[in-house]
Amino acid sequence: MKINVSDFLVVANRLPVDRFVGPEGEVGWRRSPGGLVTAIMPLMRGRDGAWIGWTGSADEEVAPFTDEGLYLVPVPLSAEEVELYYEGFSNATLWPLYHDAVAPPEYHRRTWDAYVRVNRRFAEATAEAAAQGATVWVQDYQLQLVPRMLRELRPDLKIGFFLHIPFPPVELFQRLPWRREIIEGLLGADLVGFQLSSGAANFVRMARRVLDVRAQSGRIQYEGRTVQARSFPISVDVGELEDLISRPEVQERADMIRYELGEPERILLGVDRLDYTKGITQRLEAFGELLADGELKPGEAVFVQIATPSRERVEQYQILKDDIEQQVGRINGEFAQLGSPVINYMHTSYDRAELAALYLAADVMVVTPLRDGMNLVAKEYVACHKDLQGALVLSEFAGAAPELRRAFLVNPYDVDGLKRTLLAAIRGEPLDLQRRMRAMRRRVVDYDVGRWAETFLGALYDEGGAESADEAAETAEAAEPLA
Ligand code: GDG
Repeated sequence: MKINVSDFLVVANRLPVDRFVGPEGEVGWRRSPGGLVTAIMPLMRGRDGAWIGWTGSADEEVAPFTDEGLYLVPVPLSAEEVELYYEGFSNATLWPLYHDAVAPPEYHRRTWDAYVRVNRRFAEATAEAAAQGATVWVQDYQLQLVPRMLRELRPDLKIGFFLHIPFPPVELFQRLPWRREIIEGLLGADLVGFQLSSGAANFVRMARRVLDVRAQSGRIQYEGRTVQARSFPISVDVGELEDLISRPEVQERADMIRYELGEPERILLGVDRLDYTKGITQRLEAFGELLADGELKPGEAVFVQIATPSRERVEQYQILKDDIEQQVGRINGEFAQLGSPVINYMHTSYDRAELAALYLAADVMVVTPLRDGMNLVAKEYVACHKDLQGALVLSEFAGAAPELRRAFLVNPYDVDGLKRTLLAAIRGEPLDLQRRMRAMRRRVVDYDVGRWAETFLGALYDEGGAESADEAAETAEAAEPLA
């Protein structure tokens, strides 16, 4: 098959499109909404851009195709590879291990072998599609071996890698039987980007430990090359969200949501993929206790929890789904009145306009992950509150916390602290809330996803560079004592 060659390539587990079947049974592709696509699209325009990734369906071969000016190169996965590489090594080993082992990671040689095999396939597809001297940007934990494999095949390429999830401390990472291979895989890149400087520091420490490399100020000397390890906190598409919230139908929908919920004094909102890292049970427990203590009266506050279906074939996710359903049932059983649940739980996904209307309607956004690379939901909520209304309750363990220090920061493991913080946000003084929102908006509006992508690619080209805004924010943060 003849493949076009491109000089700017993004490599990610998934292609940025979903398949749909039209009324006549014809098959087409629809751009899947996501910050990454929006951030990268402007950079692809004017270049021969290509995106390498899996279509999302097992056991199918789809020839490369062009969609809205973007050249898409599908990488096929068999049903067994989906089970071993994706559900297995990526989501039952790496995902929990990198998130502080909040669920026990599994270590299986069979899933590792599939991970290696699939990473090689991605590297080969990329090597074939890349023009001489092209720039390749590899995304996330599913593809950590690609940089090295690709460099071996194509030493002429400029290779960047960005990890969307945390890079764990040495004490956790060193449990991984294949720790050396992962570090060597990442060191195949010219630039390895992390959400936070702590992730970059953990990576450098681990590289020193397993490979005995020399490193200074995030610059690692490896096999005669310099590999940079730096932080680039990802952000959201502020323009898209501001456009959505300015639409009359979205504003009307926000009013309608309040009405449908029975005009409570306060609407609390959670929006997450259904994932054990997101701290959903912790926040619902705190909310339930506030009702049980009589600190909140039913009708005073209503909780809306959207949990988007995710990784439904991985056992931990099935267990979590059952736990949350039981918890919601128990709390509603105790405190709901006919037709007025205290928790509205939706296990489904919504379009962006409905999501924006929910953000607008919510008085308190509750984001309580036990560990999170960044958490875009927190930034999206802030981006939608041009009106300076609303309060954000945010876990200290979200990557967004160092940038959004004027949120109501909380340790989600501390139930009493969580209860106090929820109450403080619910009862916040309007002036104080506005001041907080203004400060948070300044950061989010200023450093949106477009700037994130530009900053990363800038660093990929002109090695070195100044301390990033995130590094500066974190240094300031480190100087502040914990409450
Ligand atoms: C990983 C890292 C890091 C949610 N429900 C719906 C919906 N969403 C959208 C949100 C947001 C995105 O999904 C979720 O992003 P998060 O950052 O909150 O979380 P992860 O999915 O775990 O993402 C994370 C991120 O990568 C980026 O680097 O921040 O730490 O874990 O944009 O709005 N979108 C629509 N309907 C829904 O029902 N359309």
